[in-house]
Amino acid sequence: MPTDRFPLLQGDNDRIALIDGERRVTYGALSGLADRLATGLLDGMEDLAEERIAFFLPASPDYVAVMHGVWRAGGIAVPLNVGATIAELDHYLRCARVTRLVAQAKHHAMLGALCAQLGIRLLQPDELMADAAGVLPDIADSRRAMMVFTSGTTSKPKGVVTTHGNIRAQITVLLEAWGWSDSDRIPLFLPLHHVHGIINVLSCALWAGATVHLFPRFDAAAICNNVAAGDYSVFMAVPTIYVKLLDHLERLEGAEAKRVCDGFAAMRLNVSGSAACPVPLFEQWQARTGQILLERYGMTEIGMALSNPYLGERRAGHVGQPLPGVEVRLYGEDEQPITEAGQPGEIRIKGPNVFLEYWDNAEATVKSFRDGWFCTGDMAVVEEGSYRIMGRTSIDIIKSGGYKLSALEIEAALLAHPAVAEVAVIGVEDATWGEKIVAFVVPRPGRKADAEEIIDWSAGQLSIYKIPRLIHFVDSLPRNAMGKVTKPDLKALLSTTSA
Ligand code: MLC
Ligand code: AMP
Repeated sequence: MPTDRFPLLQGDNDRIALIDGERRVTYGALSGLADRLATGLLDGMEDLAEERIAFFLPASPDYVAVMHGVWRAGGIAVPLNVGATIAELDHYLRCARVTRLVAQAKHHAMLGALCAQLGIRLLQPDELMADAAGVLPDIADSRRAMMVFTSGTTSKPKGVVTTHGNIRAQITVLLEAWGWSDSDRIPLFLPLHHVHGIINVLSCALWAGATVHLFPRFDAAAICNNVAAGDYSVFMAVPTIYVKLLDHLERLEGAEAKRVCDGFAAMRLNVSGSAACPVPLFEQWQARTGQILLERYGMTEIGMALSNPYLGERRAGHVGQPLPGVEVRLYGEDEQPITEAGQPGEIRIKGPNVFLEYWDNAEATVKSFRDGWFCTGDMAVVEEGSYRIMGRTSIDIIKSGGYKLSALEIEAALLAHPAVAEVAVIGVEDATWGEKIVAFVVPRPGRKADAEEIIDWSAGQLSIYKIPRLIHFVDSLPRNAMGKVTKPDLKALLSTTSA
């Protein structure tokens, strides 16, 4: 029997919800922490009325208690990237108009000056924990619940706002489609500022009453040890992680590698998503572990939309069919729905899973919908009843390690370097990362430009996964008659120079 009036945490009181190192947290304890945190956040108020509460917390019981505490108190939860630079955090906190930021004591020194400058109260989870749970508000499904920052075709990341109803729809569709139950055990090593980690792993597991094993980051050796011990029933990751796991298996001694492969083979489900899973990777994973990866397609704005079947044929290189309740259509360049099989078009989505708005950006929200359909910017084709993703409509969007990146954001950061006069950034195919970031730089006259120095410098501006891996110095950038950089020419240039 569920013990909680909040369906988001549905395990029996004494079941283990979270494993964090040596610590085990039951559903009863977790729900109690969330209630006390909500009470502390309210501090006598009836309802947070969609106040934006940001949190800069690693995967931990504190993260979950704060997230659920904010939801229960009627706030908007703004989970932040714990690897973000101060410049990135400045944008997130300003854009969301955050009023309180929750972080562990060890991060207060790093965050203090920024919070003081922005007039934000910096707090620790413990400080917010009331001694006992108080009365909490009733929250309608239509209320805003979460804001996740996502990169797009604009320079700065936008805040994607989902309601309680959106989150409920995104979770429940997966519980049914992928057969979640309270006997599931899943490792969580994905970042907790994106929907793959937040919705597909953490929230689905907690709604199902399952157990989540928290890792501070992806660590192939530690995760494989537990896999070999038979600790997990479900595994979810981005393609880069499956590549890294195969590399790790290659380095293990035979008997140990077999134990890990047997551990994967014994699971009921291995899922890949957030970026295209190349067919050779799908085949290598099956050959090594016996697991047929279930590939699915999703996006911050919509949760998951397309999925190969849990029961039934999972086709390599394909993302399957629309999930129940999610309407999917392909649209041609003439803005008409594609009716003929085999014709490519842009994926557009309708359904209760689709987000409410980009925060404080009505213009971008309006632009991203046509006739009520959300335009994903991804191209696909239907082949024998299964969708295949063909790429994106914008060359300025890069997927690297499962992260969606904006070339424009990286260019804007690099332009601040004193030796950079002009810059263009592209994603280049890469076997491990999906795409690798490459920057073409026109140096400022009279300034000494050094690739390594620019890369090191950008680490102070951008999260590790947004840093260019390669810098090419050029005399000028190829441009069309309108003066716009022709990025396909840069890709071509790279393939001729590296051939
Ligand atoms: C890091 N490195 C990179 C890189 N990121 N190199 C090239 N390209 C990148 N993108 C380098 C670092 O500089 C470092 O180099 C080394 O790799 C290790 O860095 P790390 O940060 O420790 O890497 P690692 O932990 O192994 O990270 C890899 C990863 C991570 C795959 C675990 O990228 C990750 O968690 N990705 C998941 C992102 C995600 O959840 N996306 C979902 C978005 S939601 P050196 O030289 O110092 O060793 C979404 C919707 C949906 O997409 O459908 O799900
Ligand atoms: P994000 O904005 O980080 O949520 O990333 C969403 C994007 O990831 C989508 O718009 C797609 O471009 C990409 N994506 C997600 N899943 C897949 C997949 N299975 N195959 C190809 N691309 C994917």
